[in-house]
This record gives sequence, structure tokens and C-alpha cells, in this order.
Amino acid sequence: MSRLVVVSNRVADPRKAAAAGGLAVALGDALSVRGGLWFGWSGTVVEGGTPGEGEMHSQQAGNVTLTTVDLCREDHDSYYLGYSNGVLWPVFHYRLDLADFDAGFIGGYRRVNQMLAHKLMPQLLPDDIIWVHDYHLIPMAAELRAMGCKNRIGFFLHIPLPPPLILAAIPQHEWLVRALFSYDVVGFQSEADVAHFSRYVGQEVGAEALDQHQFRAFGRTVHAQAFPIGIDVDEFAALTHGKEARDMFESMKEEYSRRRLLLGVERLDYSKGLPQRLRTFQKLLQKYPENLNSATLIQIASPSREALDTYSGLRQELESLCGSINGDFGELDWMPVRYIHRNVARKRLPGLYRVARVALVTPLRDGMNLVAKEFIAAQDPADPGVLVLSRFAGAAEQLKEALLVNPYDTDGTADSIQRALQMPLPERQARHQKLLASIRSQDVHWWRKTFLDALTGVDTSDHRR
Ligand code: ADQ
Repeated sequence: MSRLVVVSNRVADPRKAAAAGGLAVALGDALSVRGGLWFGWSGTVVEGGTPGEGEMHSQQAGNVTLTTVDLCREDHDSYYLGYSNGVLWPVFHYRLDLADFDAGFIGGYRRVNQMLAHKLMPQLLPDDIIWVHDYHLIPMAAELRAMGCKNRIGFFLHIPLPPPLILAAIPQHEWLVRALFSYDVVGFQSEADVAHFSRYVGQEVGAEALDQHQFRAFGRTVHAQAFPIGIDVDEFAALTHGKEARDMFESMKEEYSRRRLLLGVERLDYSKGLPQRLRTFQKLLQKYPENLNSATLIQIASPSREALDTYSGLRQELESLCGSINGDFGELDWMPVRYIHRNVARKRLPGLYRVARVALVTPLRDGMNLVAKEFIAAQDPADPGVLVLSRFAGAAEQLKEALLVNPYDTDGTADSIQRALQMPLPERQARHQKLLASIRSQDVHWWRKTFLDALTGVDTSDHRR
């Protein structure tokens, strides 16, 4: 079996991946099975270093080599904060209003991708299979091809791809899409993303659709397909029955058998629709006063990208909304919102999911959303909680038995939450059974295998000439 090379912005030690969870576990597993190399940024920023240069570090973790590169401050600020998270993240989440199209960022983005490609190239073996992840590294294959790399290279976009006219707002949109044609396979989270890709390449660059998945432009053919990412359902169920999760559940069970718990868990990011969710909760208390002193919202929002102003502004907005809801509706013995600006330890998280009567997963846009799937995996099938899910999360294409909502519609979403709180047990059970079957049939192993099968199966003659 040929070696797997994973390239992603951050690299995790597969031996410690359980603590990091999610993707780290999935990729760590794939690498351990085949043996391979995981390559990316070290997470270290060197003050005063030279742009386009970075020290490389390697360590062995079983049959996986972890190789990382430091970034100097200027490269970090333009590649990571500036272009990746100041341009690509907001635009790909449909937020043109939040994008900062500073012309200086693109240079850093190209420079870092070029540097990483230069450092990776000498480490590659001729039959390695290369799998590049996410928006930070779109030009990686183009850089490798320019140095003569003929390997199979796949790309997976973890975030949404917006419709053509939104994508076209990025000054370098055509360059970015041309770069995607240096890959053999481009994977998206949802059918909606693939449809946007297909429309973009048809309208903007005159690509020819050879069939449902094959698009030809710039003298190359790329295979584009949806590979919705899943979770490791068994691993998550095992965590749910572990000591930490059970302790968490026991410590909260008593209070939340009297009051109903609504739960939100995410990074503090504007894509996740947090202010809208709090206003919806406020609406729920006004419109359905039987929830006063009876429904509590726990909102866990972990710190994220705090160096960017949009993120610190959002934090202030959220804190002010929590304060005003608690001030208006709270009692001496009940606070409607418990807001926590920290991470919850991964091993305890399933206990929290299991106490919750309703999960509020209401992003304004999300590539997939794994919290929705983790919540399902952690439920007790005999007495499951209800998932209220935004129709704008990629996960909504699969999780049709959730209560699907439009998070911009505060009134309508408040009605759906009320319905979730009142849902009879047989309906909760029936919905949960179908949701569980869905996350089981397309779990993280399915995702990895389907993507890698596509990558090893496609005709790559364009890149081998
Ligand atoms: P994210 O935007 O980070 O991921 P998500 O898919 O929900 O969103 O994954 C978050 C992970 O972090 C989950 O495993 C969750 O349990 C954990 N997590 C989040 N907040 C936490 C907290 N406060 N405490 C502890 N754990 C927390 C991006 C895309 C998504 C896509 C994933 C994977 O934005 O759309 O689903 O990649 O492709």
C-alpha cells in the first residue's frame, strides 16, 4: 500500500489525538494504518524571522513522521490571520461584509504555500498519495506541480464553497479556482458546495462538465464530489460511557431533571450564529413564559482567533446579550443563560450532551458541523434529546430528522425550540433512531475511505505527462 501524506495547517500527534478529538483522530488513524507523513505549520510564530523562511522539525510517532515548519510573524499575520481568516473564511461563509481585502495579505498566503511546498517536495516518494486539507492550503498542489510533482494529490475543503457571485468578490478568485485544477480530486462537504463549484467553473472559466463529477478547464480534468465528513460513532459512544462523561452527567442530572437544559457548544465564531441564538432564546422566554425558571441555556463558546477584531467584537456582543437576558429574566435562584468562554475537556463533553434536552446547533453557515453528530451519538436511545439544526449547516443534508430551522428567523426558531421541549417520547425516539442510523452509515471511516478510494481510482494522466 502506498504511503499517505497529509498536509494541513496544523499537525497533531496521533498518539495524543484522542484529547484533540475529531479530525485529529480521523487523520491520525488513516496515517497509522498506511504509515506516512503529516506535514504543516508547527503552531510556533517566530518574532523578527525572515518572510518565506522557517525552521523545520521532525519527530517520529510510531510509523508516522510528523514534520512541521515555524512561521515568522509577518508570514503568520498575512497567511493565517490576513488571507486565510480575514478573506477566505468570511467570504466562504457568505460574509463579504466582514472580509478585509487588504492587497498585502495575498503575498504572504502565496509565500507560505510556496515555502511549505518547497520543504515538502524533497520528502516525497514517487508513489505517495497526498491529501491536502482546507482553505489555508488551496495553492499547495499547484506549487508542488510547478516543481514537477506527479503524485496523486487530493484536496478536501472543510468549510462551505459559496455561490459564484460571492466567490467572485475575492480579487484572486480565478487564481484560487485554477489552483484547484492542479488536484486530482477536490472534495466538498455537501451537494450544495459541489453545485456552487459546478456553476462557478461553468460560468466563470467556461469549464466543460464531462460527467456528474468530472470538470475540464485550464487543460486539466478534476474530479469534484461531496464527501460529508462524519465522526467516529463508536469512539464517541465509548467516551459517553467513560468515567469523566458519567461524572459530568451525574453532577448535572439532578438540576436538569427539574429544569430542561438547552445546550450550545462551539468555537466563538460569527459563522455559528450566536447572537441570533441568544435573541431566539430571549424570544422563547417572552413568547412561552412557561419556560421561565424552567429552561436554562448553557452556551459554551471557546476562544478562537482573538487577534482579529471581528472576533473580539463578537465576544463583547455576546457577553452583553447574556447580561441583558439574565438581568431581564433571571431570578435569585435561576439564571436563564450560563455562558462559558472556555473549552470543555473532550472526555467530559458527551456527559454534557447527554444531560441536554435540546441541542441548539444553529450556525448561519457551516461546512458540516460535527457538534450535531456528536450530540446524536451521546444520547440515551431510551430517552433521547432533540436536535434543533440550522438548515444552513452542511449536516442538514443528512440529518433530515432533526428539527431544521432558519436561524435568521428568531420567531420561527423559538417555535421549533418550544416544539422540541414538548416533543413526546415516541417521536423523540423515532427521530433519534433515524439520526443515529445516518451518522453511523456515513461515519468518519466511511469519509476517509470514500475520499481515498476516489483519489486512488481516478485517471491522473493529466498530471503524469
Ligand atoms: P469547526 O468550525 O471547528 O470545524 P465543528 O465541525 O463543529 O466546527 O467541530 C468542532 C469540534 O470541536 C467538535 O469536535 C467539538 O466537539 C469541538 N468543540 C467545539 N467547541 C468546543 C468547546 N467549547 N469545548 C470543547 N470542544 C469543543 C470545521 C468546519 C465544520 C466542519 C469541521 C470538520 O467549520 O463545518 O464540520 O471543520 O470538517
